Amino acid sequence: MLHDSSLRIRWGATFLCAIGVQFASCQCSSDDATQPPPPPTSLAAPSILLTLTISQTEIDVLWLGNNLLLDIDFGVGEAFEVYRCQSAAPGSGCTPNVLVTTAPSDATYHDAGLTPGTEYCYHVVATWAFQGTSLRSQPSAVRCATTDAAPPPPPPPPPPPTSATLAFDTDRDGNDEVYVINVDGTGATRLTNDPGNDNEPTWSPDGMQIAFDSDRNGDSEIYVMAADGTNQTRRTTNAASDDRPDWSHDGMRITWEQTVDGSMIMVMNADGTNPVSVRTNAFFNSHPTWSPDGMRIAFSSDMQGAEEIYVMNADGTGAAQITSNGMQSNQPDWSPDGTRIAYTRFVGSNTEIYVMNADGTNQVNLTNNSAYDFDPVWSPDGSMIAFTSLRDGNREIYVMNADGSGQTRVTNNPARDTNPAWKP
Ligand SMILES: [Ca+2]
Ligand SMILES: [Ca+2]
Ligand SMILES: [Ca+2]
Ligand SMILES: [Ca+2]
Repeated sequence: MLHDSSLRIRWGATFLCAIGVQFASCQCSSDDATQPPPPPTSLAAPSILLTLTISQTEIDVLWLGNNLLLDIDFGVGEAFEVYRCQSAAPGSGCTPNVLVTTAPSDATYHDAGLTPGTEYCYHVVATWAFQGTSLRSQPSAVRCATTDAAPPPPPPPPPPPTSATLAFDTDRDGNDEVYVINVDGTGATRLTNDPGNDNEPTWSPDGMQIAFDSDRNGDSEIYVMAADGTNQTRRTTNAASDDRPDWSHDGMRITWEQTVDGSMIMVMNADGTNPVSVRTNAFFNSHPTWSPDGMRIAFSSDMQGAEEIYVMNADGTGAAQITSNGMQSNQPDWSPDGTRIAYTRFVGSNTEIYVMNADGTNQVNLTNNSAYDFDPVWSPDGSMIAFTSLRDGNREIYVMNADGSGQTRVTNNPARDTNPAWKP
């Protein structure tokens, strides 16, 4: 409130003299020409100036007291009570009946924690109390404001397309076999049937063939079969363990991991000719995945201690480390548009699916639970990611939207279901 300080000091000193307080600079006397004013008998209602919508949950209320002379004459001004009500609907108004704050002076009351899209109305009552005199004003005029509406909830994620097909491996028949299944969980069909372990399928880009690894002949080798499981043909012949094939997007080549002491990254023609080691050292180089243009291969390696993701040219030159998480980061899978890489990362006590830009920036966590989540693979259109999770007590295949929403179980079987691969 505005003050006339000279008046206030004068009246204040006079009043204190009147109740017996002596001042060094003045003498109180009964014949002092200046007398205190009589206490007021009524109080003017304050003016409510503005109710202002601040956000979905906040309204500011501004008011002004109308009793300036109280402050001037008595050194104490009025206080204020702010009342609120909630309208049934915006524009319908209401009578404020809930005291939401008391304030010692003209002020702005910041009302928070409100419901979005709701009208609230306010009035303010002035009060004054001094030396046994208590007064209340009539309420101010009522002012209303409506909080901003909440944004509409995001639409629910679309259900996975029922026509999409995943290959995966499972030991539901006693040893690992390659199966296909529709993403809605129907149509599980076994493609391999042998006593060895048949694992880690990858599709040819035309969807006509599946490459996989199998130890049916002793050590693990790369095989190729037709998409219906017929014509199973061995593509590697060596004493090392040959695993985790990934078919190039032009259909011409297959990269895989070959383990003797360390693990090498290998590339061969899809017919098995011309196998070449493109990454050879004593470390564990694993999970090669083609960039869509076939120019580069991402893989994981423990050459710096913990497994991290690396990208190199398809001939093995120019390897660059793109993650530095300090804990196991592996199983990269390159998105169909080439811009992103999904991978598995150890976090705390289990693993989660992450995606990042192909240069390692902008890492985003997609799964977040206490179970192991791993084996991420992009759908052909890049809109979804299939993966394996232990969240239901055993390994099951799941799919989710590429932003992590809509996580949906595909398999439902007490066996170990892993290594999904999306049919092109
Ligand atoms: Ca088998
Ligand atoms: Ca072999
Ligand atoms: Ca997890
Ligand atoms: Ca299972």
